[in-house]
Amino acid sequence: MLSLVGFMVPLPVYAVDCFTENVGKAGHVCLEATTEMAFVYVPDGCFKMGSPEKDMERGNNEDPAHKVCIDGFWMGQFEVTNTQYRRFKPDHSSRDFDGYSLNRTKQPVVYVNWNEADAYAAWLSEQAGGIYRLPTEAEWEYAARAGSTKARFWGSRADAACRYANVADRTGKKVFPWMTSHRCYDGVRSTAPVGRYLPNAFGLHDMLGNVWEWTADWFGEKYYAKSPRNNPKGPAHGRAKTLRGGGWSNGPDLVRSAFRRRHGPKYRHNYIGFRLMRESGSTTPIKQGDAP
Ligand SMILES: [Ca+2]
Repeated sequence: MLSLVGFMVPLPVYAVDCFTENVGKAGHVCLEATTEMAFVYVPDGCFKMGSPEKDMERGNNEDPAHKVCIDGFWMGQFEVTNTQYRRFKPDHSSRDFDGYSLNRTKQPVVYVNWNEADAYAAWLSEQAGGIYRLPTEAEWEYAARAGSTKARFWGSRADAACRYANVADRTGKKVFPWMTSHRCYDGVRSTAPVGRYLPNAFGLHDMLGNVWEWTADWFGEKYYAKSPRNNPKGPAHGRAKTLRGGGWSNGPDLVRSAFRRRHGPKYRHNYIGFRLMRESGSTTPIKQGDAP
């Protein structure tokens, strides 16, 4: 008979950490250790995705407004910063724009294409355990609206943006006259350090403005007409990826919760960054030898 005395069977050990302990607690914030990235728990819920017909600003690809339900998940509280991205690619530069730096530590990383954003998520999942990825387009809009049914999470008025978002504003228009400006001052001409402005009702910062954020989904012009109700993942195939949120150089038309932009997965620009989400049920395995 085989004795088990002195024979250690290695069992998977999972950390009872912030992420696993606090699933379901809306608004709870946990820090990921490798990058010190903060994630906020976004609870289960349903919402109207897209723009209603009465919204005069809506674009053709924002309808039909349709009910979507999302499982709870951890959403990045801020856009990924230059410092956080450089843990992955130390020599990455976000450059400058017309003499204004985009490359400081707390500014959001820009000049990352979709493939690189996706690779960053895979790298972090490997480093940290758990599943980190780009949010789907539906997860993004659910998180951005945070219960709001208006065009922007703070309401309908575009010109109220400057307390909540870094947009094309009168500060920027003074030096960049080509801007279609909001009629307010947000104090920043290029990208702002993440978290400078007021959050939405979920506690998420910069969901509108600052930089456009890559989502996981292929862009589907007519996808809303056939989208499944629960956790839609976008078309199975496509040529371009969907971006959301508007950026520092955009006027009111584009800085709305429902606005959809697209670019090919190799496209990069000074207005494009991203944020990550962490899947709610994913666990953090402890390396052998670590204390539980
Ligand atoms: Ca601005």
